[in-house]
Amino acid sequence: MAKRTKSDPYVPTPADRFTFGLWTVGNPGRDPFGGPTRPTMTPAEIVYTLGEAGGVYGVNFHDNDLIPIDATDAEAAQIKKDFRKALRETKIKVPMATTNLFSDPVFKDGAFTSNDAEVRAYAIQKTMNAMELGADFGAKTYVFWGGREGTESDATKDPTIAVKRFREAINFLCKYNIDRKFGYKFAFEAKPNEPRGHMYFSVTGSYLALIPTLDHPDMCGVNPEFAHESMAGLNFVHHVAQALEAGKLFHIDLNDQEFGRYDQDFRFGSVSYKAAFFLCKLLTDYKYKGPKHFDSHAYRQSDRKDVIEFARGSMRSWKILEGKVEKFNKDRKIQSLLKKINRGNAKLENLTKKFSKANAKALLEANLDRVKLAKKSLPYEELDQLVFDLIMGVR
Ligand code: GLT
Ligand code: MN
Ligand code: MN
Repeated sequence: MAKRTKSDPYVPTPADRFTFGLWTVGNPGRDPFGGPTRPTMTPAEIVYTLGEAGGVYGVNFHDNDLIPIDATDAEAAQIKKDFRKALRETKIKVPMATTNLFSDPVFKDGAFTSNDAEVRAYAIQKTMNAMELGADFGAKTYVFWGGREGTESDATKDPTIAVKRFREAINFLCKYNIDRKFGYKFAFEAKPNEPRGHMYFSVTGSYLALIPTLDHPDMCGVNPEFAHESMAGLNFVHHVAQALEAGKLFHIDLNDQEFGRYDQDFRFGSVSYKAAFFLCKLLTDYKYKGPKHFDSHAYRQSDRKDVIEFARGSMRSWKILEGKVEKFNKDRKIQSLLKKINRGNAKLENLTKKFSKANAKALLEANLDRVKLAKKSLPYEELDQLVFDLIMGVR
């Protein structure tokens, strides 16, 4: 990678609010077919690694990324002490925390939606403790990713009851959040499959539909992940847009993914340049100010040095795309085409804005010639090619 100089406009700063997870940069290259390819780092070592990458705002964790599930009290205290020191020295914050409700065998059939009431209670109890741990480090966003909430066969669980169980758990935890004055915002993260054959709340829209049915809808929003809608072959940008429009985009997981493949969690911007550009455009145009979390893993071939390049590259790609967005918004040709395409009509728009008997009557009487309308030109090929030229740097 090119030398990082001050004049380089793509060097990130904490104001960009880029975050990583202990589980992402700390990933030792394990996959379902093989063991680690690089040494495991302690939480403190991961923080120093991020410090070395430079410009990182925060590091997020699951309870057990920080404190192993079987750690003794003395071990936990030491880990926390080292971690806190590393955070202080690198000025890296902990903006988000979450619970590991998927790795331990106890969650083999789900956590909040498990068929076993004792497992469900344990999942809520584990989350309460993890919320305490996150709050201890100043986290303000609490993510819920239902890693094991789902089925392989619908013979095993009633999906309607699963929704009710999930809602009950969240309602309980919202009240706990208020009671303990943690001040968390909850952000739900959808995924279509992996590790379960079929996961409940498979797309961001599933959570957008659940939220209004909760006891504390204002406390709850979503954490969409680029790879997750993409795995299902869907347009991620559209899901994020719907969350934004609803005022529910509390957090976002950035990475990349080929359609129709396994859960790849590639570096942001490494696969789908165009979708990455339009995502960046959406968040920039609508002034999203929340954290931008890179939920991705360096290639299995990478060593520690290359993991740092992976972290830098993730941030750099976003910054480069931000520059392209600025260009797009200032490009005269593109803007004039957009103007041509977006044809307003104040009189008609007033009529259809709100129903009234008078408006309905006027609309029914309006002279709208479908044949003439269909003939209006839409130079979308021209516009789309300008986008390609712009992204590729020849414009
Ligand atoms: C896991 C998953 C991610 C979630 C994390 C939060 S854990 O890595 O693949 O998408 O965001 O629980
Ligand atoms: Mn993922
Ligand atoms: Mn994620």
